[in-house]
Amino acid sequence: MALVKTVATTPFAGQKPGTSGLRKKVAVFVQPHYLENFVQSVFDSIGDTTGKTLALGGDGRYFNRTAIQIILRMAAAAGFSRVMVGRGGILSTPAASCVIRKYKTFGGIILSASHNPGGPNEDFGIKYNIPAGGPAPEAITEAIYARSLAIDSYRTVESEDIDLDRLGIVRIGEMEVEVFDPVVDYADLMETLVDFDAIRALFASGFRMRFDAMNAVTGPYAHEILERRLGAAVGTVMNGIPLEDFGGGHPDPNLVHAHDLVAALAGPDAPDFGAASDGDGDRNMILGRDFYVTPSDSLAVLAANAPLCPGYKRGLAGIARSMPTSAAADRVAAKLGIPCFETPTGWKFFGTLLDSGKATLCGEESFGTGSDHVREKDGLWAVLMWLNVLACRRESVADIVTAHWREFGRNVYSRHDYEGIESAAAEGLMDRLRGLSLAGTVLDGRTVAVFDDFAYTDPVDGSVSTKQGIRVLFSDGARIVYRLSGTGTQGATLRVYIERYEDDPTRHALDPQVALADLITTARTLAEIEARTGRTEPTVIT
Ligand code: VG1
Ligand code: CO
Repeated sequence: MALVKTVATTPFAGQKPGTSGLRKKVAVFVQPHYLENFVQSVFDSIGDTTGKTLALGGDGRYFNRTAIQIILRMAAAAGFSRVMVGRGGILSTPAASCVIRKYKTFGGIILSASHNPGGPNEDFGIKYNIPAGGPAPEAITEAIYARSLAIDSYRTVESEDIDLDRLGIVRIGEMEVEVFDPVVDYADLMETLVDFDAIRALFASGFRMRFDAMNAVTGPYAHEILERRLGAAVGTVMNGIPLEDFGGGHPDPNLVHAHDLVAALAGPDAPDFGAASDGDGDRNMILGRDFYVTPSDSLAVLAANAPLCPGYKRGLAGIARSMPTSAAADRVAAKLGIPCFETPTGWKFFGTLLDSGKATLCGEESFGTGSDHVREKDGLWAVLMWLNVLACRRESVADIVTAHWREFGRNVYSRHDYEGIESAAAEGLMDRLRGLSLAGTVLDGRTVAVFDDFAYTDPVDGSVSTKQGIRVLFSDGARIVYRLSGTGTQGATLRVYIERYEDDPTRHALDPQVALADLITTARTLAEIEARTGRTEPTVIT
């Protein structure tokens, strides 16, 4: 029996989980006791941990391995009887959710700062997922935060580091640590949802794709599933080896950061299909040859075509999307006669809808799509769903999306991010907006029908979340939404979401920046963006 040590500590300010866990610079996490305080606060907030099993893994970024060893010792001291760790300490976020559900663990700890850069000078992150497999709901994250403000000691054991690269079972005191291959369970789950035979036949017919793993966690999963199980050409997966600093890039699958993939998909000789995923494998970007699918449209297209995929052939119970996500999915839901739920930003808000069977597919405009197969968004799953649809329809990505717009109309959409602005300026901008009273006024020719700060009452458990984004809803269906990011680690990021419905097919091909130009001007003027932040243009447009 390893000796349990109690270590005296004092609270750190600011251990408050954001949109998806606690994210800070590595320099913050490596301070003595910082990680330990947070982990102990988690263990103290989730009930009796004695004799339970924990899933543990991360996106492989710098400090991942060290953090895993620290958490293993603390789990032993907390009385867990078993911890399941992905080989090398690596688990994609959706694979962690899969493992928690499949082996019915007492939740899991996921180490990730997702799409944020990694390395000694960059970001690290940690979150707890509940036994259902999803991110802890706000009631738990608030309890963790409250505990972190009162903590005066944590418990650990004396023991050597374990070898994270050797599969099998070792012990820390009485606790078993099982190092397992994280790819197999996940790939097996995918085989139950999408038609691997149909996709194999698609690749055999000469269909070509590129998958950009962005030097992040999905490389090994993509190699196994796309190249080995589905027969895609060797070399389909690019940047497929996980690196601690993601090769120095932002592992964020959008047109700016996945530029190599975007370049590879341009021109007449380009592959038929392109996709990328983020640092922890829960995001996806979908591209056709010379064609970009916005995440909001991707959700709508997958919802409309889901019955082509074996796991969804009985249809969908409902669709859920985060509030800033475009209403394209709502139109599909209306046509199918199923409900569409509008939740605050962050996957944790989909959990109750998925658990209760009210929603089958979920999505966010931030390159997140998923279903009730796990309780996280799932990048490779979305790619496989698209491949299944392409295999059945044998049309190009561009043709599928433009046909979708002809049928449903197009929700022309764009998100403008102003990254790294001064926190005080960002708060001031939001506070001023909140103080306005705009309902009934006319802005640049459009009448404001609703002006509010989005609040959400969970239809399953009744919990209420307020201040989830300022909405300007116009009477013609157009809208502007303002939010501050809850995942950044430096200054503040202002996100402005702009949307307008277009039912005229002759205007569907217009560049969204052109089609939305007047609303974009309204959005900038209304929020006094230039005067308050000094920025004339956003940092990233998606
Ligand atoms: C962003 C996105 C949000 C997403 C979150 C986590 O949050 O906007 O939709 O759920 O990242 O994604 P924010 O608060 O910065 O806007 V990731 O792939 O962590 O895991
Ligand atoms: Co992510």
